[in-house]
Formats: sequence, C-alpha cells, structure tokens
Amino acid sequence: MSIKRVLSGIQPTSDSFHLGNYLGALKQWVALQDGHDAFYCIVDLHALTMETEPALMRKRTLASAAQLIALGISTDKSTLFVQSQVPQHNQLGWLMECMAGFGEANRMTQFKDKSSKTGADSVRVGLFTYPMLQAADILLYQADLVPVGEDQRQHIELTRDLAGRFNTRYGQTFTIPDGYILKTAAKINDLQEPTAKMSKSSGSAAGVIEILDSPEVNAKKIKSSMTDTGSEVRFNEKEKPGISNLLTIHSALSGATIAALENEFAGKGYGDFKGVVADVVVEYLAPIRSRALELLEDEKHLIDLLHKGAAKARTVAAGTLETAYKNLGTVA
Ligand code: ATP
Ligand code: LTN
Repeated sequence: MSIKRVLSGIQPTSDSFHLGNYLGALKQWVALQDGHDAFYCIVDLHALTMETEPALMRKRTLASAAQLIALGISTDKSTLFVQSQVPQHNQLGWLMECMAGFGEANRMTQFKDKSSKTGADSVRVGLFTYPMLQAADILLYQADLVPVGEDQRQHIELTRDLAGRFNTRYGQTFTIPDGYILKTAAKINDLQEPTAKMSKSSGSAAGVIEILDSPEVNAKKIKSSMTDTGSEVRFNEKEKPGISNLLTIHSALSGATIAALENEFAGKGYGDFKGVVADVVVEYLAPIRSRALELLEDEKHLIDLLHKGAAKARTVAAGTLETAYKNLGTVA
C-alpha cells in the first residue's frame, strides 16, 4: 500500500495562532506528517477575500510559517509552502469554477455566514469563488486525506463532487479526497465567554490564548478567566463551562485524563486549579514561542525554507495541471 498524501491549509489572517487553532487543527497536522506525505499550505490568496493590508499580509504570512515550524511541522518531512508562490492554484481554480454550478456554490454556508456579516454590497466575488480555489488546493496534490475542522465539511464535499464530475466528463484526472475530521479534536472555548469558541475574529482579547503572546500575558489570562458558580473542579459544560474548558486545555496539553484531573483537584479551589493550568499552558507554549521568534529573526532563512517547499509543490501541481489541460483538449 502506498503512503497516503495529506493536504491542508490555513489562512494567515492573524498575528498569532491561538490555542484553539493548535489543539483543534495544527496538532493533527504535526501528527500526520509521520506515516503520510504531507503538504501544508499557507493560503494567502484565500486571505484576500477579506480586506487586507500589505504590511500585515507579509508579517502574518511569515509569522504563520514560523509558528507552524515551531510547533512541530518539519520542513524535511512535510512540504510547507505559501499558496501564492504556486501559480497552478489559480490556474486550476479557474477550471474548478467552470465545473461548479452557480446554485451549488451559492449553497456554501461559509459564504452565507461571512457575506451576511460583511453586507451584500461589500462582499467580494472572491469570497463566493473561495471554495473552488480550495478545491484546487486539494486536487492539485492528488490528496487522499484533508484534515480540517467540522466547519469545512461542506467544502470537502464540494471538492469531491467537482473532482468526480471532472473525472467522469474528461477522464481520470484527480484523486477523490476524504475529509479527515477528528471528532476527538479538542474544541477550545473563549476564556472570558466559555460558551463561545476561542476565535481570532470574534473572541475577546482577554479570552484568547495566543501562541506568540508572552508567558506572563497568557498566565494572567488563565488566572483571570471567567469563574463559574460553585467551587468544585468538575467537568460539566452546562453548569461549569469555564472550568470544563480549562480541564479540556490541561488534558489536551498534559495528556492527563479529565477524570484524573478531577481527582487531583478534589477538595481544592478554582484558584489553585487555574494556577496549575496557567503553568501547564506556559510551560507548553513558551518553547514554541521562543522558537517562532527566533525563526522570525532570520527572515531570509525562513523565506528560503518556504521557497524550497514551493519548488516541490510546483512540481507536483504542474503535473496535475498538465493532465487536466490535456484531458480538456487544450492545445499544448
Ligand atoms: P475566525 O475567527 O476568523 O473564524 P478562527 O480563529 O476560528 O478564525 P480559522 O482560521 O477559521 O480560526 O481556523 C483554523 C483551524 O483552527 C480550523 O481547522 C478550525 O477548525 C480550527 N479552530 C479554530 N478555532 C478553534 C477552536 N476554538 N477550537 C478548536 N479548533 C479551532
Ligand atoms: N477554508 C479553510 C482553509 C483552507 C483549506 C484549504 C483547508 C484553504 N484551502 C485546503 C484544507 C485544504 C478554512 O477556513 N479553515
């Protein structure tokens, strides 16, 4: 059995990834590099579907790369690259737009959600065609598996439909990918609003643990996280959303089970528990942050690593695009 190909992407839309991104998605990326042929893409072209600022775009793209490497993506094991450095994404993106029906694209809930927030007049056409570019990201690499969060299920289904339609109409061209949606991936909530997910766009600054924040800031955020009623450290998302969230975080980072943690903190108060969670988080994130900051100090080296990834990605992508064009009957 040949080794499976994995592809995933993340938008460079924040100065730092947060703990939710790491525990919900990026930790899986790191795990999948072993035993798979992994391609990981910083999807800067997708980020253009919302308002961007050039200096921030550059800074965030490099910060994303540095963090991915710092948290364990190895540029020897995996192919890590920036989407805009591989022009085949746009080229296959167009072919996918020509395969997709308008009604089909119009049913994408991410588009409906994001466009209703932006308002119909300022929504960009690129936000509408976003899923077809995402399909191209995946199909160019003949990916077998696509690790993503539950929110991306519909886009993966669309990708499968478009690939199948193309193959049926023009001959075998693309591998039909499977989504790799982990039910067990931790869902991390906002520290101040523990019933809402930790999120870079809608979260409160005090409720989001950023990988690039200083240990002091992150420890303080945990210690001043929302306090539930009662005094017992118990997992109960309805009655104790704040403590349950902290238990999830501790467990995901330390590997201890929730039950073991409940035992360990039996008879102790919220204050003691928060102090320990703060230590666990800081101890885990501090080396990742230092490594990321170190990588950002040598921009040239970081950019070289990304160029190396893009060169490898272009070779694979060019092969798929050539087959697609040939099967479509274009004159070479
Ligand atoms: P936005 O606020 O713009 O929606 P986000 O902070 O939710 O952004 P995304 O860029 O949408 O982050 O997500 C990147 C990856 O991180 C996705 O695979 C998503 O499922 C995962 N993720 C994001 N937030 C969380 C969270 N709170 N818990 C677990 N996983 C998360
Ligand atoms: N839409 C995804 C990001 C994304 C992606 C991809 C994920 C763009 N291209 C290809 C997997 C495969 C998101 O918003 N998380």
